[in-house]
Amino acid sequence: ICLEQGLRNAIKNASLRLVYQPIVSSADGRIVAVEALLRWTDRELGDISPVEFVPIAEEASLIGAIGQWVLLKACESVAQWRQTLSPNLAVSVNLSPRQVNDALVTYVQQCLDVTGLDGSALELEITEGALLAGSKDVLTTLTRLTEMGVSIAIDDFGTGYSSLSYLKRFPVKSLKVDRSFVFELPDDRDSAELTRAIIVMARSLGLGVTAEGVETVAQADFLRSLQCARLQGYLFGKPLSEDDMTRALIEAE
Ligand code: G
Ligand code: G
Ligand code: MN
Ligand code: NA
Repeated sequence: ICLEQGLRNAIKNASLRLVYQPIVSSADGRIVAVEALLRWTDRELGDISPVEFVPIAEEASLIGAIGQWVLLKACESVAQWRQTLSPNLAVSVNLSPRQVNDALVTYVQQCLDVTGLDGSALELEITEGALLAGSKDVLTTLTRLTEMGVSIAIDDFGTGYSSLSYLKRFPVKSLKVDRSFVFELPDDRDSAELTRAIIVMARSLGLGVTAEGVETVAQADFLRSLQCARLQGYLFGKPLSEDDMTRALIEAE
């Protein structure tokens, strides 16, 4: 209840903010996208992780409002960066399962309209769970977003229920290999083989792959050797404030 009240206030007094983590092309190291990550610093409670407050926001039906704020803010930032620094930059936004509904399609269209952003600049990350909760509505929603040029990525891939049939049923564009696999690369045999299998499968299905949680050169080299297209993790950059991300993009030019 305490966190819930804090969260209601946070929405009102703007103590929520977004940070942005670079996602680089494994081929040349250039920043091709940024993942928007939500942060909340409460005056009394300090920093609270989204792992903690997102579930509360979901239960308290605040996730709709917060999710809308996140989408608009992320679109505004990336529109700015595309205009001034990096014309092909994309932004990746995390969605809660509850956000995947008709209203999302309308709201995403509004965000694209007001920011003048092309749909291809926006990627939406959903978890396997969101698909498996999977009514017909989810399919309709994702199909309409795809028709707008927006792409759908499966976040934390490999940690959910992994009924792989959904990859055929839903218009998924890419997979994000969960950092629990990447963490143990390249020496742990099981993680190495699982990662290899995910990347090979993605390629044969025509899906893109991003590896998350890349922290070491050895991990990056291993992933590159498997031709994993995109890499994300502290090795390439921690999540940065909007201003620091702007500076990182200027330096990367
Ligand atoms: O950035 P960090 O490691 O603290 O993120 C923790 C978790 O919170 C991740 O699973 C991430 O996907 C989730 N998360 C971060 N930002 C958002 C957001 O804007 N919306 C939702 N629904 N989840 C988010
Ligand atoms: O579930 P999701 O993939 O959205 O979670 C993203 C979270 O992963 C963010 O909270 C971010 O802070 C965290 N993260 C990003 N890069 C790394 C990394 O290299 N190592 C670790 N341990 N966490 C990372
Ligand atoms: Mn994510
Ligand atoms: Na993830």
